Amino acid sequence: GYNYEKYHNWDEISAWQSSIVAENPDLVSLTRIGSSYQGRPLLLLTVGKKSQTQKKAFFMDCTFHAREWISPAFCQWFVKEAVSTYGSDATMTSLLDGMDFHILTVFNVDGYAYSWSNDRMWRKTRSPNAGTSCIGTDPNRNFDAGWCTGGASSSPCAETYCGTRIESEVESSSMADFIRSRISSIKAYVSVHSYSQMLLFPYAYTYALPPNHAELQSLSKTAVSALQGLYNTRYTYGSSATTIYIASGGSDDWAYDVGIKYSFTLELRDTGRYGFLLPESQIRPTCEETMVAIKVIAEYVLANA
Ligand code: 0X9
Ligand code: ZN
Ligand code: ZN
Repeated sequence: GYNYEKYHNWDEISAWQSSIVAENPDLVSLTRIGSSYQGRPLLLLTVGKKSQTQKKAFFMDCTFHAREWISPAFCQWFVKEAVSTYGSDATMTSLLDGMDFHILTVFNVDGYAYSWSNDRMWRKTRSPNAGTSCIGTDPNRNFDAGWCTGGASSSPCAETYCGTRIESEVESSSMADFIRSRISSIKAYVSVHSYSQMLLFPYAYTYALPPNHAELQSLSKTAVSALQGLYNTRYTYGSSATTIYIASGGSDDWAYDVGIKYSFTLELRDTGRYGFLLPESQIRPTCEETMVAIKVIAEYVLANA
């Protein structure tokens, strides 16, 4: 079977997505929400029990930033755990009965392929920029949330380049179009990054706090303490601006501002010993503890959104 404790390249992940659908047709479906700049498909797995009535939905993306390899490993782990524990784990069963999980395992598919073939530390997309040989835009500076103000660069050579305009990257506009088209059902948004062991929520583009700040703070506290219960991994949590840094154009802030009141960014292991080069031996513990946090958030959203 598929080895979830190894990192996989895009071709392997792409084949895995088809297999998991073929093996679980009653629980999983595959939608192509667009194509990357270089023409690779942007593939969304939807996991949930089919229902006659309109279900709530939970949107989770992985691999905004190419070098954050633990991120797609987690999206794959989540889908594997969902299909393999539905019907036996009471929490997962009620989650999948009540909600659809839209999982975008590799958002930045061109960057991810490039991080395997050419540059392990690549971050941005792979679209060219006029007037320079510098390639790529930071997709997490490319959304309509204080776009290209603080913590983003208008220089195409910068790692935090915001792009020529809001949603200049086709990966950004494809994801945003999908979310806009399902906005009445999507109640939660989680973007999975690494590293630094943080659970972040809006805002990053301003120090202002959103209306349900206290609720996000208390839900985050519950989620990180449940996560810590497994292997004693310590997470910090709070609004992005006060917990990590000011940054504009993030997808989490955009999702919040279009009405998804439970919007988070997870920064997975570690805190810098290995950083982006997290050893494969840590895939299992990282994914198991992250599952705990996601299930806490999803249960809360299912009950309260
Ligand atoms: O800066 C980012 O995009 C994220 N950190 S990373 O090291 N993975 O690049 C943090 C994102 C937090 N949310 C926003 N900045 N909106
Ligand atoms: Zn990132
Ligand atoms: Zn497990």
